[in-house]
Amino acid sequence: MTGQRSTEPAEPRQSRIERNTKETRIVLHLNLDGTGASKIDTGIPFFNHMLEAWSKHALMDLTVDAKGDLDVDLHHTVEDVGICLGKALREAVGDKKGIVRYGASFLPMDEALLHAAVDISGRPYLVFNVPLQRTRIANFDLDLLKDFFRAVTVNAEITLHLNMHYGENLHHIAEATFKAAGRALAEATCGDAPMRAEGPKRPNHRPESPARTRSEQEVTVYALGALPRSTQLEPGP
Ligand SMILES: [Mn+2]
Repeated sequence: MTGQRSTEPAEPRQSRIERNTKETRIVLHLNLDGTGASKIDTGIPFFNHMLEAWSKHALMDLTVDAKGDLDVDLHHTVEDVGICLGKALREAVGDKKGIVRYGASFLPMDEALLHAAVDISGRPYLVFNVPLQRTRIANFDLDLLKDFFRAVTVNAEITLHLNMHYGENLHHIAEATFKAAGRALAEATCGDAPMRAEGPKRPNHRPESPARTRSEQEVTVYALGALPRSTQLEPGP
């Protein structure tokens, strides 16, 4: 199957989250079917840089306007942006019909290698094996990254596994974590039918609308590829 599909829904999957508390005031907009464009202002330059990397590699448009109590510390702002991003993902994904659901990405960045695996499962679970305890970049305490990804995971209701295989440079490790998570989510939120017909690949396919049934998809897959010779029964004597 090649070329433009005519069955894409007219409306992209989008959400807008506004959250105001004593500590933070946040407005976040997410478009799952975007191009990776972002406009991020959290008041924390390093965190802006990470969210821009996530958006670009998730092929999702993201705008964040967060005003937090940075004079206390960065914790409330980072965690609350995570809550809003998780809620936005949950809302934009909707009923999960017609999406791949699973996604994974190995992401190298110079000497660092990170892996992200995601299931849009409805069951929040974070595995975070990225050893960044008690380390800082500029004024950003890297402990906060685990809090951020926990907030995303719980509020998006997804299973997310983030594993560092190796790495030394803290900036590379942190950035590769965001990029890997973004790419895994891009794959997991793709439309299921084109992925099954064409094999895993990057384009940000939207789900079919209306979603085809599983049996119809399987018919298509079989129709596209003949069974290998070895699985065909020879006529008996
Ligand atoms: Mn960087």
